[in-house]
Amino acid sequence: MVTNLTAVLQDMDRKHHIHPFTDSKSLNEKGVRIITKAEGCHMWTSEGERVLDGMAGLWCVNIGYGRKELADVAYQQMLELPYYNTFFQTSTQPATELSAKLAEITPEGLNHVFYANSGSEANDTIAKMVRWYWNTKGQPKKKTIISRVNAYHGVTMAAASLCGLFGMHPQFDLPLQGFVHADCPHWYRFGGDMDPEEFGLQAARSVENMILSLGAENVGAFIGEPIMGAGGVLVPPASYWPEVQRICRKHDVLVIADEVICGFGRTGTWFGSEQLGIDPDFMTIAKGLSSGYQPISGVMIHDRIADTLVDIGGELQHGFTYSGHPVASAVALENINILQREGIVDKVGAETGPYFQARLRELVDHPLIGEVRGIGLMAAVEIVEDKATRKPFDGSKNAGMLVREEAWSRGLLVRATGDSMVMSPPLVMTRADVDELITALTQALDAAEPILRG
Ligand code: PXG
Repeated sequence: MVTNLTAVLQDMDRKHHIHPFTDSKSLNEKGVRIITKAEGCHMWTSEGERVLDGMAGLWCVNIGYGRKELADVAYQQMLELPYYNTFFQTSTQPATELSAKLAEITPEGLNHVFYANSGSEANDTIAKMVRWYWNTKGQPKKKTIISRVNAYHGVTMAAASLCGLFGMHPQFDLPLQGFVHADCPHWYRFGGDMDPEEFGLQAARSVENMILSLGAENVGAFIGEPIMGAGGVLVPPASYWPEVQRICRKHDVLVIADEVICGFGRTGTWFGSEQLGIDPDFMTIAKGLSSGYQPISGVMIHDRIADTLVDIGGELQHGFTYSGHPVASAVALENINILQREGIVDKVGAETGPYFQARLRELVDHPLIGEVRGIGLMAAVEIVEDKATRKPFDGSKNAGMLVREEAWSRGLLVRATGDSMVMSPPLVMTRADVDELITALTQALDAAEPILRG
């Protein structure tokens, strides 16, 4: 039953609201779901449904919903100084303190931060900084950035060009010139009969082949998510990243780690780079930086780059009105303090992450599941028609969407990327929450199976 409030809001939304990554016409026929409140790992709709948020919003609410400390910090900062910029020889206490905190918690050498408001803006900033760096170095041809098939880096012109989800390009005549895509290191889909580690090396070599065919003198940087998120939680073989890192150093190609999803504890360490063997020159941070309580992102810059840019780069002709916004910075700082104080990252690494991954791996025996993959509290289970051949269901069956809806009707929100069910719950998830998720997901798969095979 749709209540009056829901119907009124749905009608308003239909008339006035254009949604991201949404077919407005079909949404308008169905009507939006209105989320009204959330606490911990659960949220409620305007129809009173209680749903376990298996996605932490959009991979971002790391400390969970309803943390009063963040509301208090935002309120106090708004009273004291709701806004000031960081442009003209000014800063604010929260922006400066957050910068020092970020230098402390990010990997060795990443000691400088530039602030933006979203992951897309941060990646756009890096695309410009790569150009700035090589121009400063007197190598103006060294500009092409290599990304990867299935990568997600955002939606602004440069960030969307970096994306290797190619459906995002035709509407906007993208990618821009100077953005290319190497192979995706997902063994299950692309590795065939190969040994996974050998496949990892082969995928890394596709980066080197691209550098060689373009000419290293024309390649400025390589960008990658430590573990691809929106592309379907694609975990590369252990051999992949160290080899990519070696290849990039050999050819003097900068390494950009996009930690927008992997950062701030998602993988069970503070940053994915630490676990996967990445030594980035630039690191993109957003989402878990503030647990989504405020929009804020940043570009972490390694000393070896910052030295050049700061000493000889001259005035940076780039910046956002809200770069280092004091309220967002204060909230991010308190968010990091909570992650530290409560040992949340360690708990994901040692306890809830391994438990979640172990319980999910029980689904390997489910007749619909071809692969279970993930690290820490990010994971995916991939639905296939035939486990032996890894053959997917015909696209017209919309297997992923079907399971997503079956899960929702059992009080669980998970995302479908194609036919992979993707999960990224709040990091404060308990074992009981994990069990609730597994039960609902298993029931959803059981309910979907006869429909898919019918
Ligand atoms: N890099 C990565 C790795 C991301 O996952 C961005 C950059 C861009 O961040 P902003 O803040 O500009 O959105 C992201 C964002 C999905 C989905 O459907 C994923 C993201 C955003 C929207 C939807 O999985 N990731």
